[in-house]
Amino acid sequence: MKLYRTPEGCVVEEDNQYHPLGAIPIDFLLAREDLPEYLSEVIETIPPSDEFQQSEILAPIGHQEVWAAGVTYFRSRGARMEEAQDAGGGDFYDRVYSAKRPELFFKSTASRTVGPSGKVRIRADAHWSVPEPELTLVVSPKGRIVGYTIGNDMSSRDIEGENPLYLPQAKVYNGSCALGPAILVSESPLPQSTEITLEIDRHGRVEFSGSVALTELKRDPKILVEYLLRDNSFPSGCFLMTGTGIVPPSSFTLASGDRIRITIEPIGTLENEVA
Ligand code: DO4
Ligand code: MG
Repeated sequence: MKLYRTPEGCVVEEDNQYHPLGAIPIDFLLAREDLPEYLSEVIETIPPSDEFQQSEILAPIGHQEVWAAGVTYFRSRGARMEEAQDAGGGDFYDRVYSAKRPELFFKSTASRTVGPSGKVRIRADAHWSVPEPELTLVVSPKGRIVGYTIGNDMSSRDIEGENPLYLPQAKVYNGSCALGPAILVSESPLPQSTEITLEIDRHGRVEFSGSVALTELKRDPKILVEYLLRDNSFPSGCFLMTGTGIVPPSSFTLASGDRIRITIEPIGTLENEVA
């Protein structure tokens, strides 16, 4: 079952049938502990249509905060150490990769987050920018994983590499986050064989592509959530990005007009142009 947000309201897709939820706001849905069960019951009462009739797909977010985990894949550990060479080699990235406590950081608010039809941004004062394609957990107020979506943790590698204390500036700025196209509403963990793929098109040609399987994710999503909710409350639920395992080569930086395509079956494809 997938949950979309559109200007006309939320829509649930199940078995290629679309059930418009009318006036039920996304904040009401994401604040529920029983989201999968609730939606299954509600759609029984709403006549379906076999066409998606809405005008646009928006990011599936209301007032939730977006958080992110870092250095959860070996590839990310290496990339961080490489970019921090001038700042002393970044052995703290190696340490956090193997530490018990994960790296968790505040990533975005809804106003800085775009959906499938929005444009992501590179910072005007950055010269080395990349997308980070990440499986993103949808977490209830009490810490239940009630769904999954696709996230793009847009990052300024030069700012992050210059000094670890600049991480918030490298990560949090206007248009620095994309979510969507839908929330796969499910409590069951995604199979370990699930692939995340990234394609970046420039002038109609694929400039970079890569993929990674969830087997490479070092941390258990449930443990990431457990740390996030330690002494931290999320009355409307929250999103938690689980880190990137795909890093383009160091010679690569995003440019305006690039198209970023991130696919995680069975969630779908999140595509955004760079403003
Ligand atoms: O440690 C900095 C952030 C790393 C990150 O965003 C990632 O590994 O995905
Ligand atoms: Mg990231």
